[in-house]
Amino acid sequence: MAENTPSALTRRSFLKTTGVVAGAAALGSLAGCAPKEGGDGSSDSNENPTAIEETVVYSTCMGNCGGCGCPLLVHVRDGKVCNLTKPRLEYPDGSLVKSHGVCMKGYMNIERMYSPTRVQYPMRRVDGTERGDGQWERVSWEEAIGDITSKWKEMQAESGNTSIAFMSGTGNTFYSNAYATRLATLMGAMTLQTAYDANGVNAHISHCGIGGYTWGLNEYRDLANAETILIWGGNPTESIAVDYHYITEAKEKGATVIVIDPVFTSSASDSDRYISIRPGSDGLLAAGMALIAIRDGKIDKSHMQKMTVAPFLVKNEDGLYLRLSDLGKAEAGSEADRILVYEGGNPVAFDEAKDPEIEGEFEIDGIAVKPAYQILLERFSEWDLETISKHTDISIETIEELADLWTSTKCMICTGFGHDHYGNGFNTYDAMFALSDITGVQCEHGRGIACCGYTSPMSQGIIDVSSVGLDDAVPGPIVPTPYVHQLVEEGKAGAVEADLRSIYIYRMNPVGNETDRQKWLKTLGEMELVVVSDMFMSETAELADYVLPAAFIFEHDDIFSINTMFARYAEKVVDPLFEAKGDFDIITLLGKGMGFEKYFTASDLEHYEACVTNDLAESVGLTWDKLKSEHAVFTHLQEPAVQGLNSPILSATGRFEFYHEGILPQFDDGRFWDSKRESCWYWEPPIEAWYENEKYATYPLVLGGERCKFKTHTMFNNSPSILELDPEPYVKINPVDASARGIAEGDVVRLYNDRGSVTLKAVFNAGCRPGFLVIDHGWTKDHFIDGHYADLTSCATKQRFAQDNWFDCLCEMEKVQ
Ligand SMILES: Nc1nc2c(c(=O)[nH]1)N[C@H]1C(S)=C(S)[C@@H](COP(=O)(O)OP(=O)(O)OC[C@H]3O[C@@H](n4cnc5c(=O)[nH]c(N)nc54)[C@H](O)[C@@H]3O)O[C@H]1N2
Ligand SMILES: Nc1nc2c(c(=O)[nH]1)N[C@H]1C(S)=C(S)[C@@H](COP(=O)(O)OP(=O)(O)OC[C@H]3O[C@@H](n4cnc5c(=O)[nH]c(N)nc54)[C@H](O)[C@@H]3O)O[C@H]1N2
Ligand code: SF4
Ligand SMILES: [Mo]
Repeated sequence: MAENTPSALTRRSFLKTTGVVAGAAALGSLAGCAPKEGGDGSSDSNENPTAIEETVVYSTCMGNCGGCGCPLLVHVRDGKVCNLTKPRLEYPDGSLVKSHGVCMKGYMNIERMYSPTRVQYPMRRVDGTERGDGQWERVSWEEAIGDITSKWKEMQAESGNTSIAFMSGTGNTFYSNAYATRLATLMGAMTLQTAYDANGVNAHISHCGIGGYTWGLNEYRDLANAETILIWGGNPTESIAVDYHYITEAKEKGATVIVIDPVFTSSASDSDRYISIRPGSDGLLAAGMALIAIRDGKIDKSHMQKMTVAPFLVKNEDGLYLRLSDLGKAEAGSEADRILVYEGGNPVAFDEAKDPEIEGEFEIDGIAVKPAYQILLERFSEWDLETISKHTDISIETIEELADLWTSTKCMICTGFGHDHYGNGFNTYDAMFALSDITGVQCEHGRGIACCGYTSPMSQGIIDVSSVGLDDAVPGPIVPTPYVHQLVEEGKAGAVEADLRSIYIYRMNPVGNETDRQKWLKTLGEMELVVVSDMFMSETAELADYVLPAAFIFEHDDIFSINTMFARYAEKVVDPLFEAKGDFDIITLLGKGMGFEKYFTASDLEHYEACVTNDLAESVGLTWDKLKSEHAVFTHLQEPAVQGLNSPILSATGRFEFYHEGILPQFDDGRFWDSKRESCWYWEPPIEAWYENEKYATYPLVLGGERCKFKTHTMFNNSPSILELDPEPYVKINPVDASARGIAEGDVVRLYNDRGSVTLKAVFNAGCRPGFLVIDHGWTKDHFIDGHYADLTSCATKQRFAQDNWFDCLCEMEKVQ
C-alpha cells in the first residue's frame, strides 16, 4: 500500500520531513507557520537540528463539490496547520478511487481557519442597539447559554414548544449537524426545513424510493460507461469537480457529450455539442423525446411490464390502483390484497401475469380502469412536437436526434440542480424518469439518469442517527422555509399553527442564500431572539442577537457521510482557536441548559460510536474501531450502483413509479390539490420565468445563476486569496440584450423587479442565451455596488415539493448613469 493509504495512518503519524519544507513555506505564510529558521532542507537526518516535526492528521474538506468533500491529510507544524494533501482512497479490490488533488479552494481552508475575521468569542448584541448595527459585546459561554436557554424556556412556557425553530443549511454537512435534531426533538421545537435541491432528490425518491445506493437511477461513476452523455441542467466542471473525471473517462473511450443549457457553460466548452434551451422548458424536451420514441416504436414493453407500474390498473374514479379487495377477493390492506393488471380479458394479480396489457380502457365489475401507461400516454399526447419545439426553442430535428441517441446508444442524462431552481422543476424530473421507464433506458450500466452522485451511509441507515435513545420525545412540526414568512405573518402555514419567536440557525446563511431576501429580513426582524452559530459574521450572523463561535472542521472530531461511498471520520487536528466550539459541544451546552442533562452526557466520540454500532453497519464491515483507525470505510458497491440492477428499487410497489398512487403534497399549504392530476407527469410552465407570463411584458429577462470553482455557496467569498482571483460579482449578459438597453461591456447596471434590485458590473457573454442573465452564486451584500441578487428572487413554490426557485425570476436591466 502506498504511504498515504488510510491504514498507513492508523494514528497521528510523526514525520521528520525536509523535502516538503520548500512547498510548505509558501503556505506557511498563510497559516503563520513558516518553517523554523535555519532549515535548509538538505538533510533528513535525525541529527539535523533544523528538521521540522510534522504531524499528519486525517480530516476532510468541507467543500460541497460532488462525490465526497475531499478527504484531507492535514499537516501540522508547531501546532499550526500548514499544508493539506490528499490521502489515497481505495476500493475493496485495491484499485484507486480516482479524483484530483486538493484544489485551490480546498487549500484556502487554511486561510479561512486562521482568518482574523473569524468569530472568536460568544457575542451578544449590545442592549439598546438595532440588529445589524454591528455593536457586539463579548460574553462568556456560560452567560450566552444561560441567556439563550432561559429566554427559550420563557417563550415555550408562554407560547408553546413551537415558538422556537431550528434551521440548518447544506453549507457543511457532517454528522454533528444531525445532533441538533436531538435537541430540537427533545424541545418539541419546530424544524424549518430548507427547500434546497428538493425537486431532484424528492422526484427520485417518488420514482424509486429511498435508501438505495444512488440518487438518480445510475450513480455518478457509471457515467464512465456511457457512449452518449447529456449534461442537462448542471455544470459539473465547476459544481461536481471531484467527479468530473468520470465524464472525461467516457470521452476518452469515445463518448459524445452534449450539453443542454441556456448558457454555453464551462462544461459546454468541454463538450462535443451544445444545445441552447428556453429556461424551464426541459420537461417538454423530455416529453418530446418520449413522443418520438412512442411514434417510432422504440418503447420497451416487456421492461415496462416487469419493472414499472405501466400495467397496474388505475381506477378512473379516484386514481387509486384496482386491487383484489375492490372485487371482494381480499381483505383491504392485507398482504393478499394485490394490485391488479389486465391479461387475456381478465383482471389478474400483478405478480401472476405474464403479458399484461399496458394500454387501453377496461371495465371490471362495473369499475372503469386504465393501465398506468395509458394515463402517461394521454399526458404525453396533450403535447405535439411543433408546440414542444416552439416552447423549448429547439428544432424537431434536434429533438429527434436526441431521441435517437437516447434509445440507440448507451445514453445517460447527467443532471445537476438547474431544474430544481424553477417552480416546475419536478415536472422536468418526472418527464425524464418517465422517458427512461418507457424506453427501458435503465437497469443497465451506462444507460439511465445520473443525478447528484451517491447516497450516503447515513441515508442508508448504516450510520444510524435514530440510535439516540430519546425516550418518547415527540418532534415538533416541520415547515419548509418558503412558508416561514406566512407562518410568522399569519401565525399559520398549512396545518401548522405557531407563534414563532426565536430561530437557532447553524451551518446556514439564509439571508445570503434563501429566496426573497427582503422577506427574510422582515421575518428575522419579527423574531425576539435570533441565535446563529457560525465561524464568520455571515449576513445572517450580522442580524443575530447572539453569535456563537463555531469551530472549524479541523478543530473537532466528526463523522462525514453525505454523498460519499465511504463512511468517513474526520479527526480533530488542533484545538479550537479562540473560544470556538464544535456544533456537537454547542448543542450539548444548549441541551444541558434546557434541562435535558441526561440526554447530553456522551462525548462526541462516544456518540459517534453509538451511531455506527448497529447490525447494518456490521453487515457492511463498518465498526467504530475500523472507522477510527482507517478514517474512510467503503460501504458502497464495488461496481457503480444502478437502480433495478444491483441497487434495489425501494418504492412502495417495488417498481419504477412514473405513476404515483394517491400522491399528497410534501407540505399541504391549503391550496387546491388535484391528486389525480399530480399522480402522473404533466407539464406547466415555471411560476414566473416564462415568456408567456403576464409579468414578461414588464420584466423580460430571466435571472439565472451558476456555481463557480472559487466558492462553495457563500463560503470562501471572504478569503483574500480567492478575492484576488475573483474580486467582484458581475452579471453575464448577451450583447443583444445589452445593446437593446444601451449597455456597454463593463458598465454598471441595475437589475430590478417588484421585489428588489441589485447593482453590479456587466460583462458581455455571447454564450448566455438572449433573455437569460447569469450572476454566479455565493456573493453577499457587501460585494454588490447596491442591493442584493437575492432581493429579486421569489419564494413562491409549488405544493408537490417545497422548493426555493432561484432561477424562476423575471427582471429588467438598466444602465446606471
Ligand atoms: N464550486 C462549487 N461546487 C458546488 C457548489 C458550490 O457552491 N460551489 N454547491 C453544491 C451544491 S449544494 C449544489 S446543489 C450543486 C449544484 O450543481 P449544478 O446544478 O451543476 O450547479 P449550477 O452551476 O447551479 O448549474 C446549474 C446549471 O443549470 C443551468 N440552467 C439554468 N436554467 C436551466 C434550464 O431551464 N434548463 C437547463 N437545461 N439548464 C438550466 C445553468 O445555466 C447552469 O449551467 O453544486 C454543488 N457543487
Ligand atoms: N442565488 C442563489 N442562491 C442559492 C443557490 C443558487 O443557485 N443561487 N443555491 C442554493 C443551494 S442549492 C444551496 S445548497 C444553498 C446553500 O446555502 P447555505 O446552506 O446557507 O450555504 P453556505 O453559504 O455555505 O452557508 C453555510 C454557513 O455555515 C457556516 N459554517 C460552515 N461550517 C460550519 C460549521 O461547522 N458549523 C457552523 N455552525 N457553521 C458553519 C459558514 O461559515 C456559512 O456562513 O444555497 C442556495 N442559494
Ligand atoms: S473544495 Fe471541493 S474539490 Fe476542493 S478540496 Fe475541497 S471538496 Fe475537494
Ligand atoms: Mo444545493
